Amino acid sequence: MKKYIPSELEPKWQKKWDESNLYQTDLTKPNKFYVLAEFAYPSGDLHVGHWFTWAGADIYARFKRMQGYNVFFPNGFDSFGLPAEGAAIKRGIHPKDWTEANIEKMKEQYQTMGPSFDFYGDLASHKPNYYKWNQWIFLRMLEKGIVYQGKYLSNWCPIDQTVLANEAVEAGKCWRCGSEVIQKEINQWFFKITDYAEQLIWKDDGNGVDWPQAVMEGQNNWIGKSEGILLTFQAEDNKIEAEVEVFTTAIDTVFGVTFLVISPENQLLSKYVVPDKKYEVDVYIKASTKKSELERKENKEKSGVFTGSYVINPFNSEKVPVWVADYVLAGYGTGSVMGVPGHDSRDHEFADKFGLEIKPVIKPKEGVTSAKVAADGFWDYSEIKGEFSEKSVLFNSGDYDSLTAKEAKEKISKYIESNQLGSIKTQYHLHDWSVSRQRYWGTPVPIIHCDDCGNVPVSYEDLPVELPYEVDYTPKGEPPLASNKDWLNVKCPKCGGEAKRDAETMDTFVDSSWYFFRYLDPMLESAAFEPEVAREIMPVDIYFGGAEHTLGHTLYSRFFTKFFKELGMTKLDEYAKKRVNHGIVLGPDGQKMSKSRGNVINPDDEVKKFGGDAVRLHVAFFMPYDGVGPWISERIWGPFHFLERVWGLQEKLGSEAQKLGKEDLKIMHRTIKKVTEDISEVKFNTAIAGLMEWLNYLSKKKVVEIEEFKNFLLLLAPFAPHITEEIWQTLGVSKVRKVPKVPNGKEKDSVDTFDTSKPFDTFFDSIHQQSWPKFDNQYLEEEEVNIVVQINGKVRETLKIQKDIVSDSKVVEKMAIESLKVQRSLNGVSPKKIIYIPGKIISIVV
Ligand code: ANZ
Ligand code: ZN
Repeated sequence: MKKYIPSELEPKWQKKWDESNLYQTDLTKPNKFYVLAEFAYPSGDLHVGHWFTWAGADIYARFKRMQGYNVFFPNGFDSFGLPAEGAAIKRGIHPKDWTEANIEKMKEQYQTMGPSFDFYGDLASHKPNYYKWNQWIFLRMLEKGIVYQGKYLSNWCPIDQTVLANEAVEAGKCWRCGSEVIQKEINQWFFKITDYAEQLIWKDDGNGVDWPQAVMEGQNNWIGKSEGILLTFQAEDNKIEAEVEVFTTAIDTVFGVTFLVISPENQLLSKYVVPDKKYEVDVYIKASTKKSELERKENKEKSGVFTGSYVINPFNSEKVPVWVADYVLAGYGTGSVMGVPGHDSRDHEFADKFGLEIKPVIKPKEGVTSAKVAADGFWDYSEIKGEFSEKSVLFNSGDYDSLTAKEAKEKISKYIESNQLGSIKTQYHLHDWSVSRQRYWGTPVPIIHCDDCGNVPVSYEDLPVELPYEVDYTPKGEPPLASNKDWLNVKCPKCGGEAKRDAETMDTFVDSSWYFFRYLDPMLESAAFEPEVAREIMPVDIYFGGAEHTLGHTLYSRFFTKFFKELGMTKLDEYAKKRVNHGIVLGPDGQKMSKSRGNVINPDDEVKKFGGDAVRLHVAFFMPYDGVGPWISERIWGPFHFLERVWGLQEKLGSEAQKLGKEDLKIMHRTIKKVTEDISEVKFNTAIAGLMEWLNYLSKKKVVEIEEFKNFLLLLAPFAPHITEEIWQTLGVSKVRKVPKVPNGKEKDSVDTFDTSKPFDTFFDSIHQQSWPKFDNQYLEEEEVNIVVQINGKVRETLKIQKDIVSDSKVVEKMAIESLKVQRSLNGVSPKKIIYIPGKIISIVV
C-alpha cells in the first residue's frame, strides 16, 4: 500500500472542493445554520493563533453540514486599520497594496488547511462597496440624532496620533502600540451608544440567547447601570447664582456630608472660586488635564483646592465647604459629588489629606459583629449597601436616626422627591462612542464642512465618498486625508460655495459592527443587506471569537443590531444565538503568541512538514478549545501518527462484509455518541480522544469491517477533511450524484471550470456531503447494574448485578445479605425488613 503523504493528496482535494463549489451555500434553502468566525485582520502572516480561532468554527460548520443543516460559513477580511498605515510608513508600501497582498497571501494560507468557507463575494471592509454602507449607516444615525459632533476631552495616543475609545485603552495604554495615553480636547464625531444603554443590559434570562456569563457580566459592568439621586445644594452666598447638583447612590449618608467636590472641568466651578483662590485653582486645573482618567480614578494620593465658598446641606442646614478635586470625573453623573468621608473611601482619603471632618452616620446594628468598621467609625458603603443594608442603623441623622440604611434610603428619597430637592436618576457609566480617527486607512466620514452652512451631510446618491489613493499618510498633526487637496476641496452641496470634506476616518470597529449582515450578500448594491434575507438567515447560530472583544466589538455589534431594528431592517434584539470564546495560544515560550513578541509560529512550515490535516487535528486536540496553552510543534507528530494509523487501516479491510460483533458495535456506538455530543459542546479535544480509543481498538482487530471504518471516517471528517476524503473515494462507497453545478446560481471565479451550458453535471460524492452517523442506544447499555445497599438509611455497599437477574428480587436480596460488608455491618443481627426497588436500591431495616 502507498504511504500516507499529505502533500500528495491535500492540494488535490482542495482544488476539487473549490471547483465543485462544495461549500457555497444556497441561502434560499431551508434549515439554515449560520456559523461565524470573528472577522480577521489581514496582518500579513497568519500564525497558529489565527488557525486556532477559525479551525473550531470550521470543524463545527462541517459537523452541522453533515447533520443535514444548510450551513452558511462565510469569511472575509477586516481590512481597514492602523497596521496597514504602520507598514506603509515603515516600508514605503501603500496601505492598499499592502493590505491586498496580505489578503491574497492569507487566502493561500487558509487554503492549505482546507477550510469550508463560503468565500462568495470576497467581503473586505476596505472595498468601496463595503464602506459605502458604513457611510450610509453614519448618515442614517445622523438623521436619527445618534451621530453628533462635540469637543471632548479624549484619550489621545501620541504615537498613533489618534483618538482612542475607552475600550481601546488598556491599563492606561494604547491597545495597539502600548504607549501611554494622554488627555486632549478634540472635536470629534460620536455615536450615541448611551441612548441604548438600557437595551444593551443583559437581563437574568440572558436575553434569550446563550452567551458566556463572563461576557454578559463584563458588558453589564462596563455599561455600569447605577440607580441614585440627583440632589441640589444651594450656595451659602446668595451672590453665587448657581446651585450644585450632585449624583449619589448613597443618599442615606446625606447627614455625613462634610464637603462637596466639583470636578476641574465643570463649568460651574468658576462661579464658586473666590478671587483669592483663582490662581491656585487655575494651576490645579491645568495640572489635572495632564492626568489620564485611570490615574485620576485610582490614585490614592488625593489632591484638590478649596474654592473659598460654601453650600448648604438641605437636610441639616450645615455649611459645607466646596472643593475642586480631580478624583471627581467630569463625564459621569453631574461631575460633582457630596463628600462623605465616613462611608466613601475616596472621600475618606481626601478628608485625611486635607484635615476635613470625618462624620460617620451609619453603624452596624447591635450584635452584628462581622462588619468591618474602622477605629474612626468609617464603614465602607459597599458593605452597607450589600449584605448589611438591613443590619445597619443610622445615627447623627435627625429624624432618620435608628432606621436601617435600607429604610432610610427609601424614606429620604421620597422626601427629596416630594419636596423637590432633587430627583431619582438612573445613571450609566457607558460613554458615547467616539468614532473619529485622524488616520488614513479607514472609512471617510461623509460630511462636508462649509463656512456658511456648517456640517453638510453628503447626499445618499453621492456615496461612497471614496478614499483617495494619493495622500501623505505620515502623521503631521492634521489628518492624512487633508493632504490631498483635490479630494479635500469640494463645492458645498447646499450653497455651492467653497467647502472642505471632513478629513477624518471612522474607527475600524464600525466596520466589524455589522459585517455579519453584509455576508448575506457582499455584492448587493441596493442596500446594506436585504431585510428579507436577514429574516431567514439571521441570527448567527454560533459565533466563535476572542474574549478580548467583550467590551469592544461584541458590544458595538449589539448596538448596531438594535439600531437596524429601529430602522425596521431586522426584528432581532440579539444578533448571535450563541457566542463561544476561544482560548489563547501561547508561543513555545509560554507567552501570548504575537508578532511583537517575536514568538510567532508560522503555520506554513508546519503544514509543509505534517500536512494540513495533522495541523488541524493538533489545533483541535492540544488543549480544550477555551483553554490557554503553548504551541509545541514537535507534538504534531502525535496527530500525524494517528492519521498514519488511520491510513493503515485500509489494509485491514475484509474482502467481504461480515457482521459486526457485540464489542465492535458497542465501541462504535459509544464513540459516535461521544463525538456527536462533544462537538456539539465545542469539546473537540475529548471528541478526538474518543476517536483515538476507537482507533486503538480497530488497530488490534485482524479484519476491520467496512461499516465501522466508514463511520470512523465520517466522525473524523470535520477534523481531517483531506485524508478522510481520499480514503472515502478509494473505498468506492460514494455514488455519483446529480447536483446543480453552481448551487445558488451565484457566479464565482472558478465557474469556468464547469460546463455552464448544462445546468446539471455529474458531481463527485464527497464525504463532506454524507450524513452524520447516528448512534443506537441499545448498544450503549451497560451489562451490569449498580445497586446500592442501605442499612437503616446508611449506604453500606454497592453491588454489581448482571442485568438479566436484576428483576429477580429473591436472588438480589440474597446477594445483598451475603455480601461481606453487609454481614460485617449487621454483625449477627437479623434484618426486620428488606425493601428492594429493582435496579436501584435495597433498604435493610434492623
Ligand atoms: C456620596 C456617597 C457616599 C457615595 C458613600 C458613595 C458612597 P456608581 O455606583 O459608580 O454610580 N460619584 C458620583 N459622580 C461622580 C463623579 N463624576 N466622579 C467620581 N465619583 C462620582 O457611584 C456613584 C457614587 O460615586 C456616588 O455616590 C458618588 O459618591 C460618586 F458612602 O455620593 B456617592
Ligand atoms: Zn454651504
